[in-house]
Amino acid sequence: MRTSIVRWTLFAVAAFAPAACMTEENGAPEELIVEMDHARFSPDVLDIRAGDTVVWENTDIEPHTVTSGVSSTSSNAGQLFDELLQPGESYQYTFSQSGEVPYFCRIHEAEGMRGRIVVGSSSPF
Ligand SMILES: [Cu+2]
Repeated sequence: MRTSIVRWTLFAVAAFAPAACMTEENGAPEELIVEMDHARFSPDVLDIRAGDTVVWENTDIEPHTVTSGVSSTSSNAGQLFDELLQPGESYQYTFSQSGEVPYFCRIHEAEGMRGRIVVGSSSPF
């Protein structure tokens, strides 16, 4: 008797898990978090949809910047955002257009502290 209840529970979880994932993918705009720690962005590459908001959280013990562009020498450096975050601070930006947005930290640029937001279409169709 007990065994059959366990089996039924496992079946129910397996059956409903894919539906939950689909709802999340096609649903309302989301908020996604990128942590800044040990002079790196985590995750360094993040796939989102147009309309989603990315929140950078400095969980490190030193300041970092979140600066749009490939590097400080590129002509569009800081064009979308350029924020200095002290430890414990956060910054959020809503991406409205699809495309790829590279960004980096001005302080740790030489150490390769960079990331990329890949913005997909907001419509699944
Ligand atoms: Cu940094």
